[in-house]
Amino acid sequence: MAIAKTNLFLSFSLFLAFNNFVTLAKLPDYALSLAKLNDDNHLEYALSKILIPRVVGSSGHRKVQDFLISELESYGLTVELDRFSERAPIFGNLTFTNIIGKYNPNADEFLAIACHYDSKYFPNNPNFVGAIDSAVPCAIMLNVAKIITPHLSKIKQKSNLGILYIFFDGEEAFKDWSNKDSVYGSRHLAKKMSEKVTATQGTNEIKSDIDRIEVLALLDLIGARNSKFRNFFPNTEALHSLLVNIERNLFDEKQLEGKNFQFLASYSDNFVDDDHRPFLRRDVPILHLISTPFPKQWHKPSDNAANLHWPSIRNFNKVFRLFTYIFVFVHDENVNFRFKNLNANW
Ligand code: 1BN
Ligand code: ZN
Repeated sequence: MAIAKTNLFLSFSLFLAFNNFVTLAKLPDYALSLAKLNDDNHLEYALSKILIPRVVGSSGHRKVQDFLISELESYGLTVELDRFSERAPIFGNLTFTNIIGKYNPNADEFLAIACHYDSKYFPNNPNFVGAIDSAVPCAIMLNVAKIITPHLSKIKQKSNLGILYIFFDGEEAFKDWSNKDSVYGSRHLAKKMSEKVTATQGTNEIKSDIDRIEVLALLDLIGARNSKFRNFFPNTEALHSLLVNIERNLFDEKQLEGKNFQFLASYSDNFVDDDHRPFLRRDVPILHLISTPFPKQWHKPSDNAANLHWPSIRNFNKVFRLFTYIFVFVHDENVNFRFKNLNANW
C-alpha cells in the first residue's frame, strides 16, 4: 500500500509538471525553432525505401532491415539487433530481427518509441505494401531521430535519460490474429528485457531493462486523411495531453498544414491489441498512437502510396518531433508513470 501511494504521488507530481508545461500559452523558443527544422525530402526518401512488400523472410524484408540499420547508424545511434527464430503458421520456422537504435545507450532510464516494420502477408496479394501499416510510422521515427539527435546533445539533462527507437519485427499475424500468431518481435524483446538486470549508475539499484522504460510510445496506422489519435491509458494521460497541446500551439503559430486536429483530448477504453501487449503485461506505461476508428484502407490493397495524406503525415511528424525533444528537455528524476491502470480490460 505504501508503495502504491508513493507511486501515485510521484505520477501525480509528474502529471502536474507536464500539465504546468503544456498550459503555457506559447511554445518555448527552443520548441518553435525545432518545429521549423523540417527535412521533408528525407521523410519522403525514407518512406520510399520502406514502402515495398516486406513480409518476414522475404528479400524486401531484408532490404528494409538493412536500410533501417544503416540510417540509424548514420545518425550516430548505437544499433542493437535482437534476432531469434520462431515457428509461424503457413511459413514454419522464421528468423525475426528487432532493430533498436539507442541514443545515450548507457542511460539509467529510457523513452522508448516503437513501430513495426514487417508488412502483412496476404496469400492473394504479394504486392501489399502496408503504407499506413506501418511504413509511415517507420519513416516518421527515422526522420525524428535524424533531426533531433544532433540537438539532444546540446541539452543539459537534469537526469540520465536515453531514447530507444525500436523497430519491431513480426507484428502481423501470418494466419489469424491470436496471442501466439502476432507480435512475435515484441514478445521476444519484452521477455529479453525483463530478464536482463543491471545496476543503476550512482545508486547501484538493481533493475531490469524493461523497468528502465519510462514510457513506450507505439506508432501505428498513421498517414490516412482525417486520422484521430485518442488517449487509451489513464497513467499516460499527461503525455497524450502534451501532444494535444503541441498540436494546438503549432496550429496557432501557423506551423501546421490544414485544420484537421489529429490528437483528440478524448479517452477511449477500447483496448486495441498491438505490439505494446507484452510490455503492458509487464507494467510498462504505454502511449498508443494508433488512429481510431481504423482508416478504411486498413489491411486492404488500397493501403498504398496513392492513399496517403501528406499534410497529415508532415503534421504528425512535426508534433511528434517536438514531443520527443520536449520530453527529454523537461525530464527529471521524478518522472514515473507507473501506477496501475484502474478498470483495465486487457
Ligand atoms: C495493427 C495494425 N494491428 C495490425 N496491424 C493490430 C490489430 C490486430 C488491431 C487485430 C486490431 C485487430
Ligand atoms: Zn496490420
